[in-house]
Amino acid sequence: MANYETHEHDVIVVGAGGAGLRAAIEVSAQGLSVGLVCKSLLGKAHTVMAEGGIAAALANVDPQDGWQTHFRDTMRGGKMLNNWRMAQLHAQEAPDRVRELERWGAVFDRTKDGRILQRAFGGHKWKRLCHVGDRTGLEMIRTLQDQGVHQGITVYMECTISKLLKDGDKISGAFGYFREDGRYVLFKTKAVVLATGGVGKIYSVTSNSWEYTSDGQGLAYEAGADLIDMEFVQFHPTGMVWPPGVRGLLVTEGVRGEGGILRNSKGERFMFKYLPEATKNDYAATEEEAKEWVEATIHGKKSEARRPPELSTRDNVARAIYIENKEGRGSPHGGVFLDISYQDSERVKKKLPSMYHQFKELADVDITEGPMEVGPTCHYIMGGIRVEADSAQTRVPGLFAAGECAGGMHGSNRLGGNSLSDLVVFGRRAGLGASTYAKSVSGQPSINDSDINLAIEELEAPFNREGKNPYDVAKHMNSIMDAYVGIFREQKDMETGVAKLEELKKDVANVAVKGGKAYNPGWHLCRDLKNMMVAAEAIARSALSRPESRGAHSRLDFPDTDNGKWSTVNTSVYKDGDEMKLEHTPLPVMPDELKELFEEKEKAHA
Ligand code: FUM
Repeated sequence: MANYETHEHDVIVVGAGGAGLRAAIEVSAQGLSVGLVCKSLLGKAHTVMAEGGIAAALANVDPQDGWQTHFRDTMRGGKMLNNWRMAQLHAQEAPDRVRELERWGAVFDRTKDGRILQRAFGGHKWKRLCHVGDRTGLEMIRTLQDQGVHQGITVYMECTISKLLKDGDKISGAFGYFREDGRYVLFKTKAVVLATGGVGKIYSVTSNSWEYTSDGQGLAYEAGADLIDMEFVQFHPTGMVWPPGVRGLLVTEGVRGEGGILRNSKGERFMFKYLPEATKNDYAATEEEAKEWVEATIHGKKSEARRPPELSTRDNVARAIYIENKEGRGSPHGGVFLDISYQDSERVKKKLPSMYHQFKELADVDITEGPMEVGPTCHYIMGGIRVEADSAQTRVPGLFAAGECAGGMHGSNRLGGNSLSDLVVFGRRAGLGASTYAKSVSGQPSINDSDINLAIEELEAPFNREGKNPYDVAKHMNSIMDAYVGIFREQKDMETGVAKLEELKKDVANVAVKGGKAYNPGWHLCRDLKNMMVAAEAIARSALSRPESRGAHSRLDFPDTDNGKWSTVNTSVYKDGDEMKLEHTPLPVMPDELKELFEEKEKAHA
């Protein structure tokens, strides 16, 4: 058997974005030993791609706000498929988590009287996004990282976990390798928190960085957890479309939150015609009213004007941009125009410094002088590992999940800004849940040598066979997902997609690589592909199984949202032998006092 090093901790947290860091901080605060394992360097987390803000009903700018409205907006944004309890905990606890970040040193933008400033974002009724210019995620990671390091958390950087180990049905460890030299590592532990983020790399145009290869979803699935609602993949409406090398890079929703206007190639402000009937009254009816809202926002004044149509929910704006292009009104590189250059240039640079530099340096466009070209980019997956709301525990004892890799919180469509708050609310809860569980386990659960041997064999196999190049296989997977399970879906396309993925599985199982284990990203991709395959198959099969349109799942053959059966079930997939099984399970039932929030007219504090 190959050599491996061994470490032992009460809890292992996999992933060092916002959720992983917050979970590790909590485990350490509970007096337990925690190992934080990250695939990248510490601080290089996809959390930084949530740029425009963290949603929390602090009511600093709009005093009418409160957790109930945040809860209601979140549920409505998710088209009521959210786990109500997660949405409730999230809305109730987000303000405390933001204040905690502030205490730990996060430097938020301020109102004139010194409170945390909040901006508008799509689907949020009030100005709710606490922000640091357009670098909120970055500031959050910096703050959590400082806090974690001061607390003495042990960090294992550039380390990939390839297998979760179990003693009977319970978690007992995790096996993996260090990316720089390929040396193997065994973590003995009582509990694992997965906080590995999303799956964006299975699509070709994505805001996600290289780490987003569905690791947590794949590991949890292999270990016996179920994945819910995987059909719901969020395409952020505004990614860069030009030049080709940066296609998909995020253009923060903060641009629209600050008044950015979307126009097609004919100069039409097209979002007015895409507002769904049910929410039309929440938005400005004319350009004049939208302008009044922007003026009031800029000058911090009160106004009765409703928010601009560009602040509709992401699913809706992404679809609108897609349709504008399909009908021949797109921009030269397949997007539309997003313009904030009509505002004072110093204000734009102050509010959106990263966007200013991003466009100047990468596209040679000065956003204070002219419009940006933008289009949809795969940004987030609402579905993920099924967890119990309060403790974040999966159905595998000792296995917990938080952040993007967990499902339920966002239903069928996530509101912008709700991911940063999700990370800290449920990161903390997962850390607490894992600590409570670990304390209840007496002694270190046992680990079978044969499981370690299998993990090593699996990792070494690509060196010992002839097979496909992993990069070709990844590209093929991207093309299948783009073509058959993209923004708009149809039965026959998805059937083709499922069949093609089934074929591709053979290539994934046989990818081959040459060279050694040191600095060999092709070898890393061989293992990543297995996790990516789990996500791709789960998305395609789940999407095919839901005959309706809801949130981010848009079917051309079933354009309406079903108010019957499909509004009451989650899609769930799990591993059964070598097969992916799928079932529809009932949504948890919302208690009456919360249901009332959707029935009553606005209350003063709702
Ligand atoms: O547009 C953005 O700044 C992204 C935020 C988010 O995904 O929450």
